[in-house]
Amino acid sequence: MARRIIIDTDPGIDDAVAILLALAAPDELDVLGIVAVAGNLPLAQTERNARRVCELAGRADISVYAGCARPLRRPLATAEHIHGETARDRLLLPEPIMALQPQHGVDFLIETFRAEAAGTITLCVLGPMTNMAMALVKAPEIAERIGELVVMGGACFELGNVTPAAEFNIHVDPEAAAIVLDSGIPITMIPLDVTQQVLTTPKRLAALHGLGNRCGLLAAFERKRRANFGGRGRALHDPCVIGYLLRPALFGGREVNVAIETHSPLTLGMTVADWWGVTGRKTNVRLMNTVDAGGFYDLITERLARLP
Ligand SMILES: [Ca+2]
Repeated sequence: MARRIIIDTDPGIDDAVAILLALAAPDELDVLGIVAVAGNLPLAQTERNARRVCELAGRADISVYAGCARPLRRPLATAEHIHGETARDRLLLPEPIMALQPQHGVDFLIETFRAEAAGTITLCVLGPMTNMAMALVKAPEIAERIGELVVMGGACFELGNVTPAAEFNIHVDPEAAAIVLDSGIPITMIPLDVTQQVLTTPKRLAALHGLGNRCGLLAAFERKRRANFGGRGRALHDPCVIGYLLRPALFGGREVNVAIETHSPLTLGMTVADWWGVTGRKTNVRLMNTVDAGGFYDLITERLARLP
């Protein structure tokens, strides 16, 4: 039976490829809905991009909801310098025809976790954790009904990508991340330590491009256009979350405590991981630190071949 998931996302380039990967695996992943959040771009663009990506994959039947339009306590800081040239601009994805769902995304999360059997739904968080934190504020009892949260976020041994200390998703809404990490929900975290190992190479891009379909082209094209930090190739961040669900054996890590810095102007949004267990703090996260990058690219290439 397919694993039932909800995708919480701010597309965004990486997000688009992650959504495609999920929609390319209907035998393994049943996408109950997609909830957009403000992050890489303002909410009006992330929810629209989510619908565009569903239509690109031929899945206009997926329900897309708009969630929170800004972080809990802070003004929104987007990454439009990276994601502003969206897939639509570059690959001329048309305005979406499928409608946005009228229900607020946070209420969709609450309603779904209340209605479905406890422990049966996985939430994939590919952006700031604002929606899940809001859901926990409105309905704390859903924490024990959530099967697992698989999160792209944080940086532990690797340094941050938005400040020297912090990764973008956590830095945008550190208070939300702190609420979610303190919730007791089983959390798997895929930080930059992992995603910065999943780097593009000319051969990997050629394989995606060579699929000859629109979804493969989108994945290859968006990967190619920016060199990564240090010119090593470009990381695939958010697709690692879906890759983990499809092939958990590609990833390795350990159970640790992760706490979020929410005060220091110097290190705001830092994911403080107690890798060696020196604090006595209770473990709350399965923190990934290794990945089989070649296996991951084989997986994504094979799956995206199934899409239009
Ligand atoms: Ca994202």
